[in-house]
Amino acid sequence: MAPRTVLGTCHHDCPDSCGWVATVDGDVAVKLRGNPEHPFSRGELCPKVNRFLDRVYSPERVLTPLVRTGPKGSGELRPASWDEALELTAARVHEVVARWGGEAILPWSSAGTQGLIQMSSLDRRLFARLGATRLTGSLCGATAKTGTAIALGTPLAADPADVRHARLVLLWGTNTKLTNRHLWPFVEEARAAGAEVVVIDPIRTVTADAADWFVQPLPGTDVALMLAVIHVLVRDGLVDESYVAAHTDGFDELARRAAPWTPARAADVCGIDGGDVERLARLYGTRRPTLIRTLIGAEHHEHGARFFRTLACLPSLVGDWDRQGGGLARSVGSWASTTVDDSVFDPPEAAGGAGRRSINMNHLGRALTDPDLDPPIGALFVWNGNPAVTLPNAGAVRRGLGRDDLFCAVSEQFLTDTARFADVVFPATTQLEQLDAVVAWGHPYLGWNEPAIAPRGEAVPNTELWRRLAAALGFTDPSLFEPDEALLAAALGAVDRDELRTRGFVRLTVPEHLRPDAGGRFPTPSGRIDLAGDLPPEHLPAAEGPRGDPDLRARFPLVLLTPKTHTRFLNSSYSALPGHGDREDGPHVELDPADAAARGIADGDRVRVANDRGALTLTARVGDRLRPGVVAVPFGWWGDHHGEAATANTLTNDTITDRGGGVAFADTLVEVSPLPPGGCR
Ligand SMILES: Nc1nc2c(c(=O)[nH]1)N[C@H]1C(S)=C(S)[C@@H](COP(=O)(O)OP(=O)(O)OC[C@H]3O[C@@H](n4cnc5c(=O)[nH]c(N)nc54)[C@H](O)[C@@H]3O)O[C@H]1N2
Ligand SMILES: Nc1nc2c(c(=O)[nH]1)N[C@H]1C(S)=C(S)[C@@H](COP(=O)(O)OP(=O)(O)OC[C@H]3O[C@@H](n4cnc5c(=O)[nH]c(N)nc54)[C@H](O)[C@@H]3O)O[C@H]1N2
Ligand code: SF4
Ligand SMILES: [Mo]
Repeated sequence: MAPRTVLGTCHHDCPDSCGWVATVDGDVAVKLRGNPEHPFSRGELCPKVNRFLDRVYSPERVLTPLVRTGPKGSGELRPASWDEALELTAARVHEVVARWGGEAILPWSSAGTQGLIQMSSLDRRLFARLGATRLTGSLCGATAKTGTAIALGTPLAADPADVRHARLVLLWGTNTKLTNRHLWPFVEEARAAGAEVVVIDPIRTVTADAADWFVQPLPGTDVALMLAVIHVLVRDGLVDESYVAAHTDGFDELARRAAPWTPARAADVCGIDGGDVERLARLYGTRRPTLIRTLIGAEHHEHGARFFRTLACLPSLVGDWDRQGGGLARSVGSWASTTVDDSVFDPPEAAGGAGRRSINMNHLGRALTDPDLDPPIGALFVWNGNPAVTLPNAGAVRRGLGRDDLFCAVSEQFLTDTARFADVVFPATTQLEQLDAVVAWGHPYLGWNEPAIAPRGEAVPNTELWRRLAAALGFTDPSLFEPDEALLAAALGAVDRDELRTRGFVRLTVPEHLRPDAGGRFPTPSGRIDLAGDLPPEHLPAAEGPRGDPDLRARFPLVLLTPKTHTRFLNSSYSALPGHGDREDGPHVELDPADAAARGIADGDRVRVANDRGALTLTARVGDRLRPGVVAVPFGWWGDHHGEAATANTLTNDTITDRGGGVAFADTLVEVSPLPPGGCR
């Protein structure tokens, strides 16, 4: 039989949600390429997913259930049958429920797959049926969403691809060329038409290197910069007064707040040149349309929502929401609600949570180790995530996972750091082996994913795991056993599923020009943008920031950033896979030459990076991408391949953000000290 092609969509937690074409020979996938018809990814994948078949066919895949034989965290597990693994799990769950009640069960999941049904569907019904603790908060996106909505009344904003119509592009706290690579050609299109591209980031990233102008403020100081931009707009008569009068509330209050923020004062707080603040403000005040593009990095601060809340005011002062190519573009995930209804997966009794306890997902470590938590967490289920590596204050997560009295089940494709702590590991299929539809957060297209090959080994999609577990627990409610096709049909409502299947994608039912208002009316109570009410634009230093708590700064004078850095990793995925982690510069800490010299550290030295949460032993890289006072450790390395010392999150701050239940990874203070040559401590 001749090889056939199957259309799919990348499931990764990445804004691009690329369309793909798998070539299958017999029952083996032999080639995976970008779908050239896809309007956003336009035939290209990325250095991670170009080698996705290595992941699918990796000898390290977990292909049968595993049951723990060694100590917690040792990764010593033996293959087991599905029956044994399910019976063991059901017995432990019944025990926990009998002793402490359903709330002693905690489900923890992230966006390892963004597929509509494999990310979250039947699990909602199953864990509600068990009366389990609800997981709230967010590792990614909710702070940005909530902050934006305070100003605009909605998280909906501009289409990132409209950047091609912009005359000025501000990439503000996003590393487009690395994290959102398929948007870059649209940026280049704008540039070819004369647009200027400015990057505002505390790190001179690969995107900053490609920009026309790079502004490098200290982390967490952007609101001061925004207030100074507003100050200049007001001072120089660059505010669009008729737009402001018609569409905003609170302008006088905002102007009053911005009045003290002269460019000189902001320059001092941000650690940049006063002339640069003037220049940025004049550019913004005079180039129409300007598209401000931001994503997630800037939300990972104590005052993260305030960043987005204030940023959303800027286009409102210059009337840019009316112009295609103007405004603010962030995640477009919220536009999916026009077309897709994932509330069909909710159990009726869970509407509003039905009184069940909730725990913020970022506080997994705290919850597992809190001696006063009543009831304690007796059983933990983890899927679609690797919290031992990706959560802040990861040492606490590991201590919690190491509890002997905790029952932990993990559904995984690989034996991650988290899975190594599990009592039972269930083998999970990859996107090539499962059916789904994919909602994107970087473009307004819904993707289809037809399974290209049969599940490898005994792996199953998450939905099938929940069905099997429901049966093992003795439940019979039909809603717990709904098949995948039916789940998708319910959530996709009016979507033409034939077209979706045949083309691999459809555009959401959204207008050509995405904007937060409808005919000038914003979905706030007054119908106007709220410039200064709730969470008013105000620069507040983080306790663990460059001008934070003086005692803490005396002990830990350097701000640590831990952004995505690797072209071959997706968060912590791939870091342990041949052809990926081994082709990146290994775990290291980057320092500015001044900070290195002050500590007697040279490039290549082994150093200790430490704070009260933990310590890492890393190789120093002395370079010119950072500014004095700021250091960076790339995020994503697994501990099992590089020692626990490789996990950047051992050091990071787990303070919850001002709004949205996110977390302040990027407000972390550390000290870096040299180690004697050959020394390990
Ligand atoms: N190759 C690759 N691509 C990815 C990922 C990956 O791991 N690898 N991860 C995916 C995921 S889950 C996400 S959420 C997106 C994230 O996409 P982005 O938000 O673009 O990426 P981040 O690295 O989280 O942060 C972007 C930038 O914010 C900067 N930043 C931090 N604090 C501040 C601040 O106070 N002010 C300003 N102005 N900037 C600040 C960081 O220095 C960083 O360069 O990327 C996705 N794409
Ligand atoms: N220091 C620091 N920490 C961060 C960040 C940062 O910038 N700096 N970024 C944060 C952000 S924005 C995010 S989104 C999080 C990401 O954190 P996580 O969501 O934990 O991301 P990954 O480490 O990629 O883990 C995803 C896991 O899901 C598994 N998986 C994939 N598909 C499936 C499936 O279909 N079924 C099952 N059962 N499993 C599957 C993969 O094998 C992988 O191990 O990390 C956060 N942590
Ligand atoms: S990880 Fe992102 S860029 Fe790479 S193929 Fe998937 S969606 Fe596209
Ligand atoms: Mo993310």
